[in-house]
Amino acid sequence: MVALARSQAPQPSGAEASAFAADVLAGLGSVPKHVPAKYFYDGAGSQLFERITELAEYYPTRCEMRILRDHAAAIAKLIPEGAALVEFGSGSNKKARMLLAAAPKLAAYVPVDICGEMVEQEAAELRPDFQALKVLPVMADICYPFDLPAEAKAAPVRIGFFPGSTIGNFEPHEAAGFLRNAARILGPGATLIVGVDLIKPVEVLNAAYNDAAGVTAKFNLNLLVRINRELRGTFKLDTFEHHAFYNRERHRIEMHLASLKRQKVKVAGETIEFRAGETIHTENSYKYSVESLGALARGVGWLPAGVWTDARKYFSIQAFTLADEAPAPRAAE
Ligand code: AVJ
Repeated sequence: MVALARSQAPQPSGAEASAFAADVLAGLGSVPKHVPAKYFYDGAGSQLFERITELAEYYPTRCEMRILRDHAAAIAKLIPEGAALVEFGSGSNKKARMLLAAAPKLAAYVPVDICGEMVEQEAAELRPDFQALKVLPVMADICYPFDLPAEAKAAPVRIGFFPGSTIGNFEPHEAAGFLRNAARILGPGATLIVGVDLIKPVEVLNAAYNDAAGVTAKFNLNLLVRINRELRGTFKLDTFEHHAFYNRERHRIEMHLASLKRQKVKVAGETIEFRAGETIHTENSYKYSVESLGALARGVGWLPAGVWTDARKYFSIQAFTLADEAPAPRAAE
């Protein structure tokens, strides 16, 4: 990928840009207003997320790394010789490195991410450290079916890796859809290793999404910066405020951007009206129990194959295998 200077960067071309425009206009035109969380991750958003992972209040990344460090050998036992490891939504390669180091007989590593620049860069950083491994990055939106590289398809078996509790960004029915899609992409005999944030005391959850340094607020507001830049938006950043809270009934953190006043904003030539206090719902971060994710997975053909947690049981790594050689069942039609 070619790095563009800032002044040249504003308009991603073609399908990517129009999907963003269509999703934002549809979301801001509905009640309640919302924008899909995957659009947080432009260059600045990915950097802000990296800073979030280093915050004292934000426990998930540290917990997951700790589980991977403490149980890498046990987890790697699920990865047979010659397998291809497919990482869904790979952001940073820190977690994959731990698995790759513990599974030296892997044939290929396929990081898949919506941000092509990111995934190419991560691949370039990995190659010198894992010279026997074929690193085959794919730029794709993991919410939709995508094609694996031929070498990954040719491997005797494929192991999916979906760390970071990204699965928590999906609605439960979308999470089931993702798991079904992963089964189809990975094929017979596959294993899926998923990092999932667990239900825990509400104070711990609320603090993790309302950090004292305001990095999460900046991450949330960066969505408006991106809309302004890429979709000719006229959002005034000081008229919107970061709101994040745990919704106990639905086991999820909700993030919103609240308009501090009644106002009109233009996006891609369309006028959007806000009431004072009206919010744009920007993210859900669902929290699961081992049982609730297991039930969701079982419903689409994945059987439990292992669970690892940290000492406080804040976070889990859960493994599943496909029930049999038949394709995963489709939703009832
Ligand atoms: C990357 C989706 C796991 O939900 O905790 C962090 C994103 N949002 N702080 C999460 C996020 C606000 C994060 N995930």
